[in-house]
Amino acid sequence: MTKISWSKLMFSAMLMSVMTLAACGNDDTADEKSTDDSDAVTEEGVDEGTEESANKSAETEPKVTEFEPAFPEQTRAPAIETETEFDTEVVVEGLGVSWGMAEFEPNRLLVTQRDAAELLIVNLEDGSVSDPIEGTPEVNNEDQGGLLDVAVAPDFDDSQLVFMTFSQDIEGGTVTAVGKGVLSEDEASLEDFEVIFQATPAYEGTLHYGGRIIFDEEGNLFLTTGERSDVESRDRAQELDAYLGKVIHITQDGEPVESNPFVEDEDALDGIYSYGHRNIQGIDYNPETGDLWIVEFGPQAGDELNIIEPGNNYGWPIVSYGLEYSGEFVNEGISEHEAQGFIEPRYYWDPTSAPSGMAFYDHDAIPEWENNLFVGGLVSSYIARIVIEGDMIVGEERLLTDEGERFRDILVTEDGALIAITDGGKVYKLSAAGE
Ligand SMILES: [Ca+2]
Repeated sequence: MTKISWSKLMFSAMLMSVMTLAACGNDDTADEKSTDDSDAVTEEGVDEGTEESANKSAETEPKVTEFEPAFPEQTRAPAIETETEFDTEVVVEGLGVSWGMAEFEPNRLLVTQRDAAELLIVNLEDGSVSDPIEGTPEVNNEDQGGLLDVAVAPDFDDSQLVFMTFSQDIEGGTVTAVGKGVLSEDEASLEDFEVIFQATPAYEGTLHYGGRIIFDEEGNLFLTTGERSDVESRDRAQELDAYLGKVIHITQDGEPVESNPFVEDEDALDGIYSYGHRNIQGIDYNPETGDLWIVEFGPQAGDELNIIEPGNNYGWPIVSYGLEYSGEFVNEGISEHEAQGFIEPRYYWDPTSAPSGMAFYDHDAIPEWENNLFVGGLVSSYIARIVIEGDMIVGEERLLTDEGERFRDILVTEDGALIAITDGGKVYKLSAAGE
């Protein structure tokens, strides 16, 4: 064998091994993925903190804080993957920032347009969109303001009552307001619209309105608010003489519910149900426990999933698992809630998810999803599927990550379809394959 042919052979051998290595790399990736499918992550795996175990978390980006969770299941849950085949369909596109929705008849949704302050009817079966419904309120639509959430009264079939939240200009600044009106028979207008509640005090700002509403079993409303974002307003989340940074519990006439926790406290506002919140953008009942769950924005990281109990204090802005946008600590930089006398979040995101509207999947159309929680992500541009056992988060999956959409609200239809609306003006429908 000549020298030349030797080197040729060596080159071929090297090329072969490089190719083999590349192929192995691909296989490793595939293996990692299949490992990710497994629900079973040993405690050892979580505690190790190696790169390998980090890959088993749904969150693949590094943490932005050095805070440690109060319990292992509180953040970065193991990655899971839906095994059931489901269809993803864009039913409508070309809308504006679509903030809230309600299914008022099977497969027919009321959908709010935040910036244009419009209320539309979207038909999920044919993708048609109505003209804007007349009679919606005047809003302040700067920044995060506008027409926000919509809900229909539990007796809507008889009353045609529609409830909406919006940011309103009043003396002294803006507030989160709740109003109601009657949908006309021809569905063209809201009649006798009136404001029933304003989350005072007004504040000169256009951020952190909260704004989600949901009915309880008695037909009363829970309203979520925000603390209006600024350092000078955020302490109001801790103060019981302000409706900022609260869960509020009111009747359909906007009066405090009599059983509210601070009704007997003369220094506290009677409508307050819970406090110490930053900016609550999602609310729903856990169908397994009947508990009320919310998601709220953290600053940089520290977005929280909380179970709401009357009278509880959730700690903002005294404690947080997040940092200021500048990277500095929030107040003293304390993350532990319970040790400071506050309620620990059941789960938090680090880095930021910016969790928006959410819904529990209280249906069996996709049995694998039954009682899972779905949360729309804004900054994160995914829908988080959260698997819960008792009050513990045991798995997280990220859906529609390739769509590049900011998912603003989630709803489960009576048929068991999962609907998501986006800032990019799309309506997504996820349903069991072939249906
Ligand atoms: Ca908190």
